[in-house]
Amino acid sequence: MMKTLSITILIMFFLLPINARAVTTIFDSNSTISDGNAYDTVVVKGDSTVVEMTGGTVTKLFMMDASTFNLSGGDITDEIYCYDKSKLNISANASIFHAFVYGKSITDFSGGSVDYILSHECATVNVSGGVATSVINTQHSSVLNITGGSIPSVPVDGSGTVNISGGTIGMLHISSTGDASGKVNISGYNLSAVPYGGSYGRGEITGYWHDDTYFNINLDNSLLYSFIKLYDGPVHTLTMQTNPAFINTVTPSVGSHDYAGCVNISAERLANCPDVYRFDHWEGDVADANAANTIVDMDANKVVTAIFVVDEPKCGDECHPNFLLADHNHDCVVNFSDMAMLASRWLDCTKPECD
Ligand SMILES: [Ca+2]
Repeated sequence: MMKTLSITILIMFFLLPINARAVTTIFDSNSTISDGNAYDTVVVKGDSTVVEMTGGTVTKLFMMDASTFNLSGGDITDEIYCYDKSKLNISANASIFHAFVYGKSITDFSGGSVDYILSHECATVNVSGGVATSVINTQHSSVLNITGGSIPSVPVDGSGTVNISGGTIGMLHISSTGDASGKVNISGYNLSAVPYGGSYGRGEITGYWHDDTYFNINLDNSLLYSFIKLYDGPVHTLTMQTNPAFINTVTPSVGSHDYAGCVNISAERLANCPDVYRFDHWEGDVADANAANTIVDMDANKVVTAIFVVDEPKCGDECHPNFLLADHNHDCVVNFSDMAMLASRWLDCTKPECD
């Protein structure tokens, strides 16, 4: 009886279609997939696991933890799922079909081809090259940074953010109007967003990227115009400094940053006990030299210095807290005044028994 059952199961196994016998391979340490390798489902896990794929084929790929998958050749023929803080790098001659990216995963697409990428949650997708044949979709709080490559359609949905400063983009549209609060930031020069009107909300954005490439992006959906912000103008360098130099409570941080258009800058107090440094003024070309929060117009390279001074020490500041136990009048010292307060309220009572 048992022998008959075994033979029956064996026959059934071989009668199953090929794709119903998928085998899962788990990589939890550094590995390579190259020409001649063929895997069904691959799972990559572990915070320090790096898998290099230079050739061969994988049907499905699952990325977990903070693992890294460097895809520079070969084909992933079905779907990729990126979770957690995983990192997927697609470059060179690699070809993938569909990628679904979730969590805080990062996908860098710099070469090769992909049909579509759908990003959710807080995932980041960076596109600097390669060809997408369908869409790269940004949903929820995910971020899409496009500096190159070719994408026929970029839908932005929910509270997703799309930053574009290069590349060839066919169509930009709001894919869902229900909770649309997405942002589209476009940085270039001679920019214009022109609605054509009509019920479909068609229009276009034209201009030049900072490498002087002309571009034209078609727009679809009249809601889109309120989500687009154009950063128009050449890129210049803003150098942030502080005096004293050890303070770095400025935004943007101390150092050099490239910007087009206007930039918000700010300076915060710093407690370095026993001293507290407060913002005094800005030196450099800023809109309001005496305001801790102000604007720099980046029409040229600028150097801006935040000047801080030591604030007069006083009871209650960051270095002199006034919540000592028994310091009833909060004057930073426990003495007879506190005892007098205690005596004057002697036997005051708020207990229920005292009602
Ligand atoms: Ca006191």
